[in-house]
Amino acid sequence: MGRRLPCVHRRLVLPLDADLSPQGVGANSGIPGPVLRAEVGDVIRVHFRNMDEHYRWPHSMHPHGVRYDRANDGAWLADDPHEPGTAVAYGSSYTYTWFCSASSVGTWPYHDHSLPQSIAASAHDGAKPPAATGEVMEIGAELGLFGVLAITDEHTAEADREFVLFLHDASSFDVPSLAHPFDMFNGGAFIDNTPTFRAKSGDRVRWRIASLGNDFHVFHLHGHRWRGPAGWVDSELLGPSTTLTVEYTEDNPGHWIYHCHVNEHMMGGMVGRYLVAE
Ligand SMILES: [Cu+2]
Repeated sequence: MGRRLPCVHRRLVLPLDADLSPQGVGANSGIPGPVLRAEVGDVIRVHFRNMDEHYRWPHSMHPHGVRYDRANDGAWLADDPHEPGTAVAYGSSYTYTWFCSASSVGTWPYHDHSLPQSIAASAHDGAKPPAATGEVMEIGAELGLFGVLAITDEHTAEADREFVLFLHDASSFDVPSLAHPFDMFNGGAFIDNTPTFRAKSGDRVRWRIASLGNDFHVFHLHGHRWRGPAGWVDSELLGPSTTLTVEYTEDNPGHWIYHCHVNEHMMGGMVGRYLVAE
């Protein structure tokens, strides 16, 4: 049922044996992009190369949660269009330097924040009449150019399983090749196209969840509860660029689902499996 976005990244389901150490940078092979792990006091240096051979648009990388100056912000502004690192041309490279301070601990998104583009104006296959003519802000992120920063300190609990989950959407107005809008987890829509996460009883589980796009979502996990800001919860709200770090010790074996509890989003694809062994 699910369809893939025409994007410049390939799909990734974070492997369960992912290296959770600060040095454990994930593979640059999908949606979301590599998990960038660091500790407070670390300097993150990203050597970014634009290999968008499909659209050949400029792209950038803008982080949340870390400290940076304007030259390492990655956000393109119309009144400052030549700021380095905000519109890295196809085939070009740029190095971003970000600092992890005490207030950087947690889960954060990074994403393409370069200049607006129109897929319709860029279309070169002529297969379908364009449905969109306007330029779209952060279209690169809508197409999957985003990922998660995971920043830890000495108080961060150990985890046996860590799941990275991105909630995002793609509009058929912005992406004319889509027959209808999609609501996605990690670049996939509908059960078994979205990630199936696995754990076993006794595992210390951490979900690093982030959201981008135009919608507010409610992350709901069946059969489990965790500590929210005001007490125990089994559903929690997040909107564009906000994140959740969900932690618990697994004690409920079974075949569960996780989904967005906005019904239209679940019907649009935001549902996946969570399988817990004895
Ligand atoms: Cu939703």
